[in-house]
Amino acid sequence: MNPFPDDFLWGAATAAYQVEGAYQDDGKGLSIWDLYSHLPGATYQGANGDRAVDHYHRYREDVRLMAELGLKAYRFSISWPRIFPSGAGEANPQGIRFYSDLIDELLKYGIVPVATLYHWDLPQALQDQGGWENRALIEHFARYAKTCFEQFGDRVRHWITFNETINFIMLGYRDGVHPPGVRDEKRAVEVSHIVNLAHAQAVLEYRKRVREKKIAGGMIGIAHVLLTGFPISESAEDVAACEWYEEMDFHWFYDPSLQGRYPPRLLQYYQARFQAPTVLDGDMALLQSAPSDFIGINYYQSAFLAHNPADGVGFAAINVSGEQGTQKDSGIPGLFKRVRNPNVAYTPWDWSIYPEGLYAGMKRIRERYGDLPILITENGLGDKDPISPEGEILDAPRIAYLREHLRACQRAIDEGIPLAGYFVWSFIDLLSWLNGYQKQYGVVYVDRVRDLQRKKKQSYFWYQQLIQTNGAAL
Ligand code: BGP
Repeated sequence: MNPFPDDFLWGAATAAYQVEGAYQDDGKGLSIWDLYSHLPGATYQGANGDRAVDHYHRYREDVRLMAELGLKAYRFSISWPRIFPSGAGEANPQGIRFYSDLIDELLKYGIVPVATLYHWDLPQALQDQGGWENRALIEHFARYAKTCFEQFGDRVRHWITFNETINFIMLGYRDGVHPPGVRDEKRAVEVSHIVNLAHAQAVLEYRKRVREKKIAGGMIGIAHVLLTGFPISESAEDVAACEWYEEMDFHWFYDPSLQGRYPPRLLQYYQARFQAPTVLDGDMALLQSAPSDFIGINYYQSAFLAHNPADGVGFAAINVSGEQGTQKDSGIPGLFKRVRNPNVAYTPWDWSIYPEGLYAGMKRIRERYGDLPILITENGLGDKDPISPEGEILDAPRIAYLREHLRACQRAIDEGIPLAGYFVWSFIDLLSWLNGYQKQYGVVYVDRVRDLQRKKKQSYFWYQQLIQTNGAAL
């Protein structure tokens, strides 16, 4: 039996900074990534998104390839500094026009546009005012969101406020490897609360406009990382370590946007350790007033957890920008550490390949948050794809990866999990934030030697066939 519903959203995803390029064109302001990626040693061989894959100028060709692929939906992100070059002030009509044209082009082929408001490219002008540590950002974000709803909400019915709050917050403020390069866990905890408030405020702005019939109704939610945790052994210590991990990396980020609260044990832990986050009167009421319409999940891998003694390894051991993976043990001393599972395969970047974790993660999400629709907003394999002498891009490992993960989806749907769509990361080869262009994810290849020519990979044809049969060919 083929359980994929008839209206299943077979999709693919990208994000503005990773594909657009044109970083100074048509009035765009600079983002924190435009500056950070130019700092010596910040990214693999200094790779940046100045030109990326030039999607800004080639979006028509790219959308044609999406249409031929048979995509039902395309997830992209809007670059905030294209819309508000200095974060505030007047909106930039040329930035608005680009996204408006992109949306029209998608609709021309019947492809559902799924828009993410924040995929990490904060206007540098707002970073200069304190970035996400400044509560004024809540209002700035709400204004930007409102502008997008008013400009595009007649045509976009699927909205994602933030992409992966855990990553830009923890990598940016705790581990110091994303902008703004801060290493201070207390500040990371403070930022997480402010970002949650910004998310809630944007949701309210959306609902208000729908209520006032200024825009057509749709769905608004958030895309979180799902990095399902499993204890490496059945020992009580490893099981307890896994519970702490789930609290810190999963519940801390999901609960506020889905339940309007923080997990009590971890809140207590942060309050005792840092007297953070600073929760003001009205904050929790705001979080509670803005439930999401769906849960977006980005799943790549699972984590295997072990007990970590109080003088054990810390999170700073993470190394994400190597030629290939060099992920060492990392963790929170006294609580947990992530370890390698010898029984599981890993990608060249040391990411575990574990489709079971996608299935188990969706089940845990349903247990905790109920029957909200789920969209898998990202799933894919980062690899170095060989090229045959005839010029064919050989990405059979990607096909195997996608197939196994889609089988996990099939199983979940079979068991009644309301999975409404699946987005391959990524539609096209693009910039991997810290790993440059050598870590490929696309079902479409980009020839970086021959002027960014596009070429279909084996996985493109495989996915095309799968969509055509609504998943029956899996
Ligand atoms: C997610 C991001 C994406 C994408 C992906 C792959 O965390 O939302 O933007 O980059 O991970 O990660 P990486 O490029 O580091 O391999």
